[in-house]
This record gives sequence, structure tokens and C-alpha cells, in this order.
Amino acid sequence: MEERKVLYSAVQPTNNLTIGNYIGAITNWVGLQNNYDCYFAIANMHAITVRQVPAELRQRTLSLLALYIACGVDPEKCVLYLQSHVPAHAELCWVLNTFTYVGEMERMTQFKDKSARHAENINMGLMDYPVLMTADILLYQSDIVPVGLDQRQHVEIARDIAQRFNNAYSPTFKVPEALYLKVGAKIGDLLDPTKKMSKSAENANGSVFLSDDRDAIIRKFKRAVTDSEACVKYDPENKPGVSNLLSIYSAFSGKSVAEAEKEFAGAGYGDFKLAVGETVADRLAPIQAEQAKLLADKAYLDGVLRSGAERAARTANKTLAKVYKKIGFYS
Ligand code: ATP
Ligand code: LTN
Repeated sequence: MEERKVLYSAVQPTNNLTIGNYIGAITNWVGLQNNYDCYFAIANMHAITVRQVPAELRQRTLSLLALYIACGVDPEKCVLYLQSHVPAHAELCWVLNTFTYVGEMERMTQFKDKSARHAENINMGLMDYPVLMTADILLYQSDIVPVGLDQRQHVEIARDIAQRFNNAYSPTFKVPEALYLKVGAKIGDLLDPTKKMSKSAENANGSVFLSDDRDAIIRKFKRAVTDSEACVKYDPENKPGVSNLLSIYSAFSGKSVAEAEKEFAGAGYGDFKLAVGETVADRLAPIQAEQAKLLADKAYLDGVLRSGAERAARTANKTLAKVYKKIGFYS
């Protein structure tokens, strides 16, 4: 039998997830889990590169796990685990640090952005973030890494580091490829659509959270920025607000952008925005109910994490042992 390709992705348990995370990450995972050997992590080690409130971090970890499962990520089909439960991540990160240049890390867009946003805490972890992410990916000999466009540089650096190590020794790591999905690859902020919708945005009205109730969702869409043309047409360059809403509508309704344009031809922006809000709210309601049900069963969630960590560690430790041998660590 042909070996299945390995797919790896992760989300940080910081803040509440937005519909950007949902479209850019989680829904894609559900579609991919039948065709690949999937590893999906909760990246809590990445999360602490920005200061967290411990009780919240703990609570968000379980809440994110329940959300993955509520969205359809199946722990029987995938390895679903918590990054800090597998020590090999930190261990490989250390080795890879010696194959990474300070200059490269200083040039990373996300590092520059986050340094600006957290000027009081530009810690080494923030700068090292891409190397930890590289360790995540390489430990599992991943072929494919589905991410949003904002993570492009990070997957590129993972490829560079893998090749650098392979060239210095002998083939050790699979060189991974990023997988971007076209529409919905980047969901914009509702109030500033040229900016990515982010869970840590300053103005929470620009982001729709998966935990928002129906009223909040509809209110946020009603306030979304559009333009003065009164024409529902996909044109990201000249009509970023309307195009963003069309992408969101398309992702949540399953209709293509062209179909959506037709559906709203002649409609006013008010009706259009209401329809988008209602579609999103309708889709999120059953997920929210299922998440709450799962969160009430902590023993089940703990079991998922325990089994996930065991399965992840088995693969990760194999790669780490190879690396230690090649670099000359006495065993
Ligand atoms: P933060 O604001 O805390 O940096 P974030 O909202 O960017 O967080 P991440 O944890 O960095 O979220 O991202 C998790 C996953 O969701 C990644 O694969 C990322 O590319 C994807 N993602 C995040 N925001 C969007 C978005 N607006 N559109 C599409 N995908 C997104
Ligand atoms: N940095 C990513 C989350 C993440 C990740 C990974 C994604 C951590 N490790 C490995 C893909 C592969 C983010 O914030 N989106």
C-alpha cells in the first residue's frame, strides 16, 4: 500500500478563535483528515511568547481542544495533542537554533509586528518562534503544512533549516510544503479589511469570534466597513470590504463567490451584511453547542490528550534520536 503523506498544523490557544482561524485553519483540517496522516497540535509553547494569564491559558487549551472536535476534527483519525506534552519539540528546537541565524529571525515579519505590539516584552522566545515551529513540523517528517498566508515566511524558514541540516549531514528531514487555500486564505478585519482578522486585534468589533452569540455576530457584520458604490462585487483591490464579506459568505455558505455575487446583485449593503451575519451565526450555533457538551466531559478530553501525546511522542522521538546521532550526541 502506498504510504500516506504526513500533514501537520497547529493553532495557539491564545485569545478566542475568530472565523479567520476557522476558515483559514480548522475547516480545512476536517477535509484533509481522511487523506493524510494528520498531526494537529495546540501550540501552547508558542503561546507563551506573549504573556498569558495562567488560568486562562489552561482553560483555553481545553476549550480549543473541544472546539477542534466540535468542528469535526476526529481524534480517532488524527493525532490531536498538546505541544508541551511532547518534550521533543523543545529539544529539537534547541538543536535547530544552532542552524539558524539571528539576522534571519530579526527579518521575520511576524517578529517585527509582534515586537512593535509588545514593545515591553521582546523576549527571546518571540524571536525564536519560527524555529520552534520548524521543530514542530520537522519532527513528524511532515509533507504538507496547511496554514494561512500569514504563516508563509515561517514555512519557508522551516524548509531552509531542513535543507541546511540535510546538507550539513545527510538527508534527515523531509522538506515540507505549505498548503494555502484560495478563497478564505486570508480573512480581513471587518473594520479594516486590508488587515488580517486576528484574535488579538485591538478593536474586538473587527473580529468575529467563534464564541460570539448570534446578536454579537449580526451586530458586527452590520457595522462592517464597505464602500460608497452600493454594488456587491468581488474586487479586493478597489472594494476590500465587500470582497472580504463575499469571501466570508462563500466560505460559510459553501457557494462560490460568483454565485454569491449573483445572489446579491441589486441588493443593498444593509441586506447583504445581514445575510452574511445570519449565515455565519447559523453555521456556528451547532458547533458552539457541541463544544459546550464536550467541555462538560473533562475525562474524555484528558483521554484524547493522553493518547495524542503518546502517539505524537512515538514519531517525534524517532526523528530526535536520528538528529542526536548525526550531530554527535553520545547515546
Ligand atoms: P494572533 O492574533 O494571536 O497572532 P491569529 O488570529 O493570527 O493569532 P494564529 O494562532 O496565529 O491566529 O493562527 C492560527 C491559524 O489560523 C493559522 O493557520 C493562521 O494562518 C490561520 N489564520 C489566522 N487568522 C486568519 C485569517 N484572518 N484568515 C485566514 N486564516 C487565518
Ligand atoms: N504559528 C502558527 C501556529 C503553529 C503552527 C505550527 C502552524 C505553531 N506550530 C506548525 C503550522 C505548523 C500560527 O500562529 N498560525
